[in-house]
Amino acid sequence: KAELRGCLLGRDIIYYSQLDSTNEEAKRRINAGCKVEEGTVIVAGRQTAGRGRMGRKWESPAGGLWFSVVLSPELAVSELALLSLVFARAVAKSLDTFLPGGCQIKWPNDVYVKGRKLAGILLELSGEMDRAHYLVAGVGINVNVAREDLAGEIRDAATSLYIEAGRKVDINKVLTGVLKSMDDYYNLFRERGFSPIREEFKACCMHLGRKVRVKRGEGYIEGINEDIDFMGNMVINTGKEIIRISTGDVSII
Ligand code: BT5
Repeated sequence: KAELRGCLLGRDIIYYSQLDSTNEEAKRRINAGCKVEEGTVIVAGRQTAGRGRMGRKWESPAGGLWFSVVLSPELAVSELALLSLVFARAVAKSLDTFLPGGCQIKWPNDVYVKGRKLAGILLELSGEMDRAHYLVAGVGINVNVAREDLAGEIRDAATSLYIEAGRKVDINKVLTGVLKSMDDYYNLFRERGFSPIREEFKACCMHLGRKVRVKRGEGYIEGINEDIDFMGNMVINTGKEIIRISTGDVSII
């Protein structure tokens, strides 16, 4: 905890051995009208209904780090979208310290190691828009998760710090390290905007300069991912046109 002295994130850390979803618990507290201090963190030992983006399931066995941070940023909606990239960079930077070869980011906010997913981030808004609204930033990291603890469908597509580093890692160290990094980048973003973070994001973005396919509705777009722009959009050159996308699932082809 000493490491988090002076940080907004992690002022209060509430631990549960099991929850449906830490994002859900954060939203329940907010919607019940409880005064939730900005920076409060909700952690669960395991989740029974962990979720990803677009209603997808997030596997959350014991041994992983599953938490949500409650924030109330005074930012425009366009800037809120950028926070997802800001936190991806923050999480990746911190996880780099546990990995011999470092990690990469898959736009907008997944952390990968050698082509396998190590961590994911889910940002959700909560509260009524005309009243103070909250942002719940959910982070899921496979820390001490063995390959056999990962569900069949993701066993080959996912990895963990334990698998990559070849030894168990102190989960509290991971939590404090990631929170400290998220706090640093949150402050940097509010003080200096996205530009300095964008450069770092691009430097560890796994598909920049590569040929990608992005699902869009029923179809998909294919082209070279030429840039991540100042708004956090992914810029794709299809050969015929330049397309900027603000959301979607990317695969390298
Ligand atoms: C994400 O979604 O990557 C966001 C994950 C956020 C999880 C945290 S845990 C704490 C907080 N509370 C919650 O309920 N959620 C947040 P998305 O980009 O949609 O990726 C989902 C996909 O990742 C799934 O469809 C699977 O293919 C894959 N997946 C599921 N569980 C995984 C795991 N543990 N490790 C790696 N990949 C996984």
